[in-house]
Order: sequence, then C-alpha cells, then structure tokens
Amino acid sequence: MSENTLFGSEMSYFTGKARAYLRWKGVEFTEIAPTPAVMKSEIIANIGWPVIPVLKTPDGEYVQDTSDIIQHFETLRPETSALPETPLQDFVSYLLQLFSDEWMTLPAMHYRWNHNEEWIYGQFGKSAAPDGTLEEQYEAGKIVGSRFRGFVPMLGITPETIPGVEAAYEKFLADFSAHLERLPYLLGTRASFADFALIGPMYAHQYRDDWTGAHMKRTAPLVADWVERVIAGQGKEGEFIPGDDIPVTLLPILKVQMEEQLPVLQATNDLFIDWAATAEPQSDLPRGFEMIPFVTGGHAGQCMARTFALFRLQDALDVYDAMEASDQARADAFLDAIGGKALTSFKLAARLTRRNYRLALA
Ligand SMILES: N[C@@H](CCC(=O)N[C@@H](CS)C(=O)NCC(=O)O)C(=O)O
Repeated sequence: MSENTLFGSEMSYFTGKARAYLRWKGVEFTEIAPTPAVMKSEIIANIGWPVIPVLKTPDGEYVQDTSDIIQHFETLRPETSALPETPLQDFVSYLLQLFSDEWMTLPAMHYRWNHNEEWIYGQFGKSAAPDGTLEEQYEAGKIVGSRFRGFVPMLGITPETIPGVEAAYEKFLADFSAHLERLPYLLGTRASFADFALIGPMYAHQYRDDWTGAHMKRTAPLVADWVERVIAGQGKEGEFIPGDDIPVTLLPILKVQMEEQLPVLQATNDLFIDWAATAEPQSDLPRGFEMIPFVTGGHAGQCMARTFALFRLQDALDVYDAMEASDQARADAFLDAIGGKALTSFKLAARLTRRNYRLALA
C-alpha cells in the first residue's frame, strides 16, 4: 500500500482530531472504518487492544495516539508546523489539548448517551454492518456502542452531576462564541494543534450527533462554523497572534480548566504517588486508580482518576520546564491570572511514557 491509512470513524472523538490535522497538513490518506473484521485483523493484531484512530504508514508502521500521529507528520514535514514556535502559545496549546482530550469528554459523553442514544446506535451500526438491514445494523451498533456507554458512570456523569455538565457546556459555548467573534481560530487566524485537539469533542459528539448538533447550530452558530472550518482542514494561511500573546477571550475557558480539571489532576497524581511507590520499574499503568471527587458547573460528583490525563499534563509541563527564565516568568503571571498557580510547582510522581501502545512508567 503506497499511502497512509487512518483506521477511524465519523462517530469517534479522537478520529476527528487526527482527520482534521491530516487534512490541514495536506497528508493524503484513506480512512477505513473499524468494522469488527478490521478491528481484529488491523487494530487488535497490531496495537493489542481495541482503540481508534490508528495510522498505518506507507512503510507498514502503526501509530496510535493522536498526539503521536500529529508528531509523526510534524517530524516528517516540519514546514508549516501545527504548533506555535513561541513558548507561551506552545504551552497553552498543550493545556488546551489536556482540556480537550481529557475534560471535554464529560459533556461529549453526556450529550451522546443521554440525548442521542438510539440515533448513535444506528450510526455505529451503519459502520459495523454496512450491508445489514436496519434491524441488523441497530443490533450491531448496540454491541459497539454499549462498550462506550459503559464509560459514562466512571466519567462522573450521573443524575446529580448532569445539571452541572450542561451548565458548564453552555458556558463553554458562550465563552468560545465570544472568542470566535474576535478570532477565527484558538490562537490566531490560522488553525493549530489546539484547534485540532478541541475538534475532538466538538465534531463527532457535539456537532455531528443529531440532537446536540442542532442545539449547537441554533445556540452557538459561530462554534458550528468553526467546527466546519476545522474539520475541513481550513486555516492554513493565517498567523498566530503576534508577541506570543494569548487571546484574552481564551481566559474564561482556561479558568474553568484550572478550577475544574486541575484539582482532579492533583488528586490523580496523589494516587499515582502511592501507586508508583510500590510499582515495578517500567510497569504499565492502570487506566484509572479509583473514584475521586470532582465538581463541574457547580455540581459535585465522583469520577475515575484517569491516568492518561497525567500523560497529557506531562507534555504541558515539559514545555513549561524547558522555558527560559523570562518566558517562565510570563507563564507564571499567566497561570496566576487563570487560577493555575499550582501548575508552576506541579511534579508528577514519575515520568510517563507509552510502550507497546500502553501508558507505562518511563
Ligand atoms: N489518547 C488516545 C485516545 C483514543 C480513544 O480514546 N479513542 C476512543 C474512540 S474516540 C476509543 O477507541 N476508545 C476505546 C477505549 O478507550 O477503550 C488518542 O489520542 O488517540
């Protein structure tokens, strides 16, 4: 095979992230749906567990994890980078990836499973059994979908937290709309890594899912317009805003991240400290430790302390640690302004890596 293959689906959060980036970067690729046969012969056989998206390169190399897929092409084609070259914008890009990949799962999964359940079974079914009857597709879709539906409680989506999840999402739509009135993309007039990260939750679940997409188009048309532009791979020509500045209109979004997600990361790291104290070197990490308290949109609940979020945080902290003193001073002032001062001294219990497509101690 002479070109890149992306195993992924229109219904998948993280496929949207990879697809938007590949289009923007001008990479030629074929997207193949993860039917049960493809899942077995391509994904489980090569990655070891059922996950999408997976990139297969023309050399037959398999790359899993959207950040690694993006990195693969950034290394291969460094011209027109998706990442800003200036330190604070680079740091904020990774913070926004952490937020998009690991916190926006809450509204995405809530709306999909509490407002679009029957519809999404049909969609999963079309992909899993393209030649089946509608009934066969629904049944096949239910098998695929039930696995994802099973993640809902551990994300902390319960009758007690749902009003908070919805309030937080409505605030996000309002904050992001206010940003889009000033700028077409997160960090300027060009799309970048942060936009690709945020398209993850915002395309497949919040735009494409039936009920939720109609809600977005009605109440936040500027966000719907941004989704359409980013998923199409537009935004290649513009610039990042000059002077390594962060648009003030992003502050309300980052403040929520610090208020809601940071305490969960701190509690997860506390559990990681205990776990790492007795773990064998280079062990694989569990996907989660235990249920911990969290608050969203003013409503409290319990969610799983998920380890992958620490890995995304590590990327952001690496950028922070590598900054020159004067840039770090600017980052400190910025973190102070968004309520993220704790990040200036945040130390992960141990360094993380991915080995054999799994999260592990470095
Ligand atoms: N961190 C991974 C996340 C990939 C992921 O969670 N993909 C979802 C579909 S959008 C999946 O296949 N999940 C299966 C699972 O987590 O067990 C990435 O960025 O690629």
